[in-house]
Amino acid sequence: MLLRNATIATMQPGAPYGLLHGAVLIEDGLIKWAGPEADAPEGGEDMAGRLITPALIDCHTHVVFGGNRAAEFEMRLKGASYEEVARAGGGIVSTVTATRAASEAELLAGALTRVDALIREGVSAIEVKSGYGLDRETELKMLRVARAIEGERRVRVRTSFLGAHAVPGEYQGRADAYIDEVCLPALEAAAAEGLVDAVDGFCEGIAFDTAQIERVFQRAKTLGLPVKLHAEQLSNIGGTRLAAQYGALSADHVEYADAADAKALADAGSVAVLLPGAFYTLHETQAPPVQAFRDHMVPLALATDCNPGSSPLASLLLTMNMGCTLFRLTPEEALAGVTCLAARALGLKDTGVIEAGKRADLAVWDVAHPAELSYRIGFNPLYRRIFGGEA
Ligand code: DI6
Ligand code: FE
Repeated sequence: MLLRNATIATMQPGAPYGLLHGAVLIEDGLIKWAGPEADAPEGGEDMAGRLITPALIDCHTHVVFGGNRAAEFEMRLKGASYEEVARAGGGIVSTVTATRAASEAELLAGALTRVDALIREGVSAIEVKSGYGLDRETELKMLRVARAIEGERRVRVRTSFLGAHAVPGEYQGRADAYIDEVCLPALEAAAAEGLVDAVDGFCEGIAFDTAQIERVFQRAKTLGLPVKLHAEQLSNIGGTRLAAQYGALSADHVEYADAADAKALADAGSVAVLLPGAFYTLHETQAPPVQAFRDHMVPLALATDCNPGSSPLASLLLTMNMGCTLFRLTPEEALAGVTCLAARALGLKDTGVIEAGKRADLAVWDVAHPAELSYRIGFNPLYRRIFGGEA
């Protein structure tokens, strides 16, 4: 396959967006060559100046879950507090109840509606977390469903075990016992089944402290699995530095991170994953320290955090717009955040840039310039998605 007469955002270092005008040659599912029109072989398909980018990557999602939280959304808008919602059976507990009750087929069907929305916007790879089971059986069920997505759709899935997401009702006030009796054994079992690509946690006052998360990270290390963390979302309790200490792939949310956290991430080579959908939904006012991340050259990724509570968002294009408008990212940072740097946050070395030898995961857009992808709201200019060299 040869695509010619295109504007190509290679996302390689050098020119902004690694921009060039020319052609991409695809062979055996890989990018064989990308370069200026004059050097291109004969033939091929005229792209009429359309934009080609790496296919998009959503590096933080919770797309597998049961039920939804629309009733809680209504309650909160009528003035109910988070505690009142929880007492009425809402909040994360309601998602855990619905997820435990759902069959694998039901969970898969629900997840596919969200995955399809992402694919329609040119997404080729997604990360999917467990964390709404909070018992061994349901955590494994969620991860099996996440793996099953790859059998149903042409998309790559990377799984994260998020057993340390919340303390379930039956362990209320006994978080340490939950880690010992449920989370760590479930992680062992899931890893033994080959269901885990990375290990995640929620390090927060309302979830788990750094000592508890560290026990999970130690087990991950024993199992040879990389770690990542929901860190500094609502307060600063040291999760980002803990993640850096364990060489995390990424620290995610990080609204309350500071300059020392930024330095720790930079030294560890970890990515900061920004999640503007949760910031927006929770009416958060503390924006992540983007300038400190830039000063320390921390790679910045952007993701939907698609989940039923804090970020019911299944659009990576809207996420890019929110990253720019809410967090003042540049459109170039936003595109890097959903391509090359999202790949890095997932430890995927074979995708996310347009370069000879990488997988031919590409998106062709009906726009002239890459900034247009972040600029519009509620507008999907995808012309064609190419996954592993196939349209
Ligand atoms: N941070 C979040 O914003 C979500 N999980 C997390 O660790 C919230 C998940 C939910 O409310 O269902
Ligand atoms: Fe999340």
